[in-house]
Amino acid sequence: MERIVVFYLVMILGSMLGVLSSSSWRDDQEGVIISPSQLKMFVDELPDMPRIQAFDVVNGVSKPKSLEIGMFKKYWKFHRDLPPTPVFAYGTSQHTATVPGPTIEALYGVDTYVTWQNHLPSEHILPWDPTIPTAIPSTKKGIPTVVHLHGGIHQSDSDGNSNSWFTAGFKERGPTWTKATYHYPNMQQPGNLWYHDHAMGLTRVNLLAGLSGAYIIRHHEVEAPLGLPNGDYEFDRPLVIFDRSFLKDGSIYMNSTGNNPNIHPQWQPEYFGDAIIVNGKAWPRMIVRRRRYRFRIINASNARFFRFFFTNGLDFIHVASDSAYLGRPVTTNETLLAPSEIADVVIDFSRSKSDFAILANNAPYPYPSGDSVNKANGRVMKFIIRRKREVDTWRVPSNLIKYPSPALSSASSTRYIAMYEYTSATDEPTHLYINGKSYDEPVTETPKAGTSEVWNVINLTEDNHPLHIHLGLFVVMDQTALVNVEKFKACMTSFNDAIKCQIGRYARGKRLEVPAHEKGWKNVYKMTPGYVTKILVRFSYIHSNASYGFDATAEPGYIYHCHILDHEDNVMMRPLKFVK
Ligand SMILES: *[C@@H]1O[C@H](CO)[C@@H](O)[C@H](O)[C@H]1NC(C)=O
Ligand SMILES: *[C@@H]1O[C@H](CO)[C@@H](O)[C@H](O)[C@H]1NC(C)=O
Ligand SMILES: *[C@@H]1O[C@H](CO)[C@@H](O)[C@H](O)[C@H]1NC(C)=O
Ligand SMILES: *[C@@H]1O[C@H](CO)[C@@H](O)[C@H](O)[C@H]1NC(C)=O
Ligand SMILES: CC(=O)N[C@H]1CO[C@H](CO)[C@@H](O)[C@@H]1O
Ligand SMILES: [Cu+2]
Repeated sequence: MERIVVFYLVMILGSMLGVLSSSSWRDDQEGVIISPSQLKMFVDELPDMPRIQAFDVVNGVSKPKSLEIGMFKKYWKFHRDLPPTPVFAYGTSQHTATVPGPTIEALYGVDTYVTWQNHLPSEHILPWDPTIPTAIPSTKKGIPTVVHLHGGIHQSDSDGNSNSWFTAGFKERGPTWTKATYHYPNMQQPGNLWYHDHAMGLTRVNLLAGLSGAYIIRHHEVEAPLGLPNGDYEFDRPLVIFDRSFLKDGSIYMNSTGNNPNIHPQWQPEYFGDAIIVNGKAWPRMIVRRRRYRFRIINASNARFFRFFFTNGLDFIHVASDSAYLGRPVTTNETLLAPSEIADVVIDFSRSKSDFAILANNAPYPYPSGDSVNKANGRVMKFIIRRKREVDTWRVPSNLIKYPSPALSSASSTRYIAMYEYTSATDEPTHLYINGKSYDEPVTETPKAGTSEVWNVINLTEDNHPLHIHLGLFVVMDQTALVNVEKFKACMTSFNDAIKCQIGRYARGKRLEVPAHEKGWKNVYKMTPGYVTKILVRFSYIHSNASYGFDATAEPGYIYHCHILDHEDNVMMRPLKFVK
């Protein structure tokens, strides 16, 4: 009964949309959104994306390598019962391109060069919105793209600045485009990175279309002694997780009507899909042996938070977060992951009392005050566990890798970073800014390479915003609730100046403890609404404390932003420029 009503509603909405829309991307679509209940769960095997070795080995010695990776339009099967879906995929050829893209395997200290090639057609497969600050080619043809290696420590001309976009064949290039081949020195601590599109105003749609993939930096000398599952592709696997909705014809569904259509015809503050996709398959399954596995879980959704847990009570043993190892492993029964956060966990299937384990999710969306999960988006994937016990060659040591954090007192400056959301007369969000400034306003964050800074991030909105800082890594010190929030907000709305508004008088409410598995070095963190989150940002290598081996002050500079992609695009993003 319930299902019929939902289906009927979807039909009505779908046909309304069909009538309302005039745009070419949906003329040929039925406008009928697939109900997740029409897709049987756990029928597709979990893929392991193709691995690309980002170094050469000559006479036993590892050498730098140059790669060419393209972006292609192709069709991708997200589920056994879903027609092939038009996607944009990364790969070394159209035939081998995948969603998510191949896993790039890099080695510590060995340079990787990647020429990212745009082979995309002239029209997008998803609706986008020209009224937000957007990369638009002068000919109106071609799809602007630019690749950011998230968590990477490299010069800013290889950072995928949003204005360094380019269309197919580099025919058109954004204002800060300088070169086609990006250089990743891989001189940083070993860990998990991911690459994804970052074009101005198009990040949310280009990622939705499929442009993201995992990148791992390995350092055998320091990792092998740990004894963790490492480098053996059977037991050490990335899980790239995102949510999508589909139309009956298989195409990705994204609402083409904005929440304030008179202001922004298409933009919506948060994209949520009802199907949970792991490594390119909706609710897949994986047959595992009764022993330890390591999963590097990357949350690549636009706006959905995941709070993972196992229905049979299996634990997560966290060994790293974002892009760095933790000092010690931390065992939890659930794991909250914001968009773009990474959990690097060992799961010991020998401890399972049952023959299967369902990885589930119970995070409300939007997080934390939105809707509860339903049967569909509350399930992620299924592990089918073989009965036979095995001798396990992997272990989890009691000490991992400790990267010392600098003393708070060594910070060379203190900044206040306020997050604002603006709404229309109908109380619908129209855009979001950091410090009340759009991206184009002159740079205000100008650190020196080699220093540390304290950033107090003030969330003046209803949502939890995952803040991501390019180049720097940070440690979350504490989160303190604001008291008399409305008074403080009123002051900030008028003056946009935390010191003038006497933040010290308001930031003295409840303190939230930072969970143990998030006490390590991070490059994204969840900024709790109504709280001031204090982070200590380090602008140098954390494993050696050495300064960068490149000129961090070079153009076009870096950025920092909210990693809810729909926010980042409109425009919760600011420049970050290093000075001498
Ligand atoms: C698309 O967004 C518009 C504006 O927020 C909304 O009225 C409509 O219900 C949405 N369509 C669907 C199918 O969710
Ligand atoms: C994934 O990241 C998005 C965007 O930062 C966030 O909204 C979402 O909650 C995250 N999901 C999980 C499962 O962590
Ligand atoms: C995890 O443990 C906490 C604290 O014991 C408990 O409140 C929570 O419900 C548990 N979560 C799950 C998914 O079992
Ligand atoms: C790292 O270097 C900075 C400046 O060179 C110094 O102030 C700091 O004490 C060093 N930190 C560690 C943990 O060695
Ligand atoms: C959910 C929540 O607590 N939101 C708060 C975020 O911060 C602003 C201003 O500080 C408050 O007005 C919200 O209530
Ligand atoms: Cu945000």
